[in-house]
Amino acid sequence: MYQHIVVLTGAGISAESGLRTFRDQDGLWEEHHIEDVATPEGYERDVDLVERFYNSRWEQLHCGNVMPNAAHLALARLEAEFPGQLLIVTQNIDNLHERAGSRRLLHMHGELSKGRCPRSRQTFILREPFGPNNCCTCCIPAQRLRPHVVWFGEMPLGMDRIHEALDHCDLFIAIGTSGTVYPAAGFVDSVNHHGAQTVEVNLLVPDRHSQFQYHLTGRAGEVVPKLVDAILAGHVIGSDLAAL
Ligand code: BJW
Repeated sequence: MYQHIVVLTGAGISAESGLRTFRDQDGLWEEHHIEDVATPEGYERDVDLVERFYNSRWEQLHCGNVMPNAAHLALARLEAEFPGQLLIVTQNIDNLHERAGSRRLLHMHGELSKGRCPRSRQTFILREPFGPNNCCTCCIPAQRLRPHVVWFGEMPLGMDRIHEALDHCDLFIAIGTSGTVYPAAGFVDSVNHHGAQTVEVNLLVPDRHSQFQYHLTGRAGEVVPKLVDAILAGHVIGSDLAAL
């Protein structure tokens, strides 16, 4: 039985809930230039454009049709029933893990449902879309809230807690991430160094450079519930994996 599990999730886990990934066909980066909407320089250049990008995603998340899927629910069940330590580190800014019931959760790239004061860094739950009148209540004059997200060149959140968990884990699972964005892409390397098991769940067959020891190819919504069942039944990931 494992004692410390870290799960890293990416956009692929929310794809079956109807949220677009970034780099797949029809992904968000097909319609938007990264440097325009996902850098502090892009925000400085054109605040309105960046706000439209996040407002449309915020509206989609709050319109009522987007629900946690079987993979989110399975991870919440793992947290509820696993007797050891579990931390979910998500690169996603949606709130589907918490809506599924996960509590031991860290949003390393921020949260779509929050805005942040650019001066004090205080965060505020977003009750209306971003715009010139959506301002902080901590400063005089009030500051226009910026998205509480981590753009390229900015420091991801919670890195001390993440490294602490990675250093102690005996199982690391990455679900629905392309492994192209650092520092998250480097987690598998650091975990491999201290001998933990590493498992990747992805729709695509891994390439030969993959650093994961085990691969489960398929939709997260189908694969993750089976993986969770196996962990809770006390199986050690290995040759049994093919039977999932
Ligand atoms: C399914 C599925 C299904 C589909 N079931 N699977 C050169 C070398 C190394 C590093 C760097 C470098 N130059 C710059 C850097 C650092 C840079 C970086 O990594 N750049 C790379 C492009 C090379 N990183 C940073 O800047 C980070 N900060 C940092 O490093 O700080 C330290 C520092 C600070 C200051 C100075 C110097 C150093 C910050 C990165 C911030 C990333 N932000 C974004 C936007 C967040 C807000 C938002 O959502 O809009 O985060 S970019 C975007 O990519 C988003 C995601 O979280 C992130 C990762 O994407 P993800 O989740 O992997 O999605 P996809 O679409 O790529 O993949 C989806 C996968 O799912 C695919 O594999 C599918 O097959 C799969 N899938 N459906 C299972 N149903």
